[in-house]
Amino acid sequence: MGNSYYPSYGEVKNRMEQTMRWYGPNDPVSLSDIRQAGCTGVVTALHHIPNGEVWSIDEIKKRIQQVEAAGLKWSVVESLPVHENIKTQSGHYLQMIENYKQSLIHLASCGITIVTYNFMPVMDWTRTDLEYPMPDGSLALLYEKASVIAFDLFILKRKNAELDYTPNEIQAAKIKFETATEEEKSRIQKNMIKGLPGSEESFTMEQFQLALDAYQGIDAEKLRSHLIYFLQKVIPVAEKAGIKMVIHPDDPPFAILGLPRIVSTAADIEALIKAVPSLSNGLCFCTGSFGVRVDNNLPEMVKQFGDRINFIHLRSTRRNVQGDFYEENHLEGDVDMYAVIKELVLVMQHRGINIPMRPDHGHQMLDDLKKKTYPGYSAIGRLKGLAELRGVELGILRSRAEGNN
Ligand code: DNO
Repeated sequence: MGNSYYPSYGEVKNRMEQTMRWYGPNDPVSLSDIRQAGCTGVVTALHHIPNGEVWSIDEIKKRIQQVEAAGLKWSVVESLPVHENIKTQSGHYLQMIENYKQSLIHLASCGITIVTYNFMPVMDWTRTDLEYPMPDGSLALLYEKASVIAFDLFILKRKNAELDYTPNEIQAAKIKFETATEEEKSRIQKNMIKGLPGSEESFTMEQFQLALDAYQGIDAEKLRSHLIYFLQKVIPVAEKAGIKMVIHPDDPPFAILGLPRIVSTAADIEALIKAVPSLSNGLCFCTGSFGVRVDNNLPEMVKQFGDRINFIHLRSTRRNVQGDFYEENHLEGDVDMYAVIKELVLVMQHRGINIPMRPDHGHQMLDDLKKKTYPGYSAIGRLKGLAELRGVELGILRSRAEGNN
């Protein structure tokens, strides 16, 4: 193909739309920073509206204006939160489902058509250490199983918790707890109950216990039936309004603290699609969440669910045999990012669309080490991830255009 013209990355069709998450006007990373990183869109939510209430057209429009004034587009909602009452089917959950539908109608009337949510009980994404040092001096996020078990057994003291663990795991947790300083113990506790950025809930220990109690008698099958009920009510409204709902997988993708989790594997996704086949019932393909499990084959999952992936989170983790994992550089670790992006390119070419993608998390590094940042959401680490990811994508696109597969 030698001299023939190949468009620059920005002009290429059917590629990932570059976005970053923006937490709103208080986010230390500004819209201008996001634009300079090469993004055309942002992913944001109306975090100030209490969970369960309707997002009014006025509030949605205000946010659109802020984003557009910076030369960007509000590409994806992350998240329109699902209230705990809907997950447990208690309290005013029917009214909350009505409110949810109303928010979707409002968003669609403002031209926003991709809406992320999750169905994780009580806790959204969970890590035990937010400043895990990498050999190069940058800081990463870590999930350490022994810390979670130590919290469960010795801080929370959950009834019958020991039945969920092996003797070796209990022993490791005991050592962890006995050797931890008071400061470390309270850091673990805080990380477990306070909620990381974007989490919809934050608890005191008493509230946390009550939130867990609400799941007594709710096993995985029951929780799945609650999710399917929610989808049966909401997806027809989304479909009519032209909205793609995208469920975010469980992070980490397994049960913790005895709470069931039901969006962790390909089989979990299949069950949701089987129950509610509409294409508005879609998936946020988060490689950092699915990738923690050895039994999730990510490129295969992209192939399998290609027609439902309407939002992409790209991130890699590295796991060990103890069941811990930390967040790696975007192109290293257990996720075969090249293979995943290659499959995503095929999906986008096949569907003739650009799917919004955000580099999910990044290391705290360089100048950001001196700043107060949202864990996982500092500017420079995400900028680095985004730059690497779009380079991989351009390489794949160009190579294909030149006749290689
Ligand atoms: C963490 C995020 C999650 C995600 C929600 C979606 O970094 O990926 O908080 O936004 O689970 O509802």
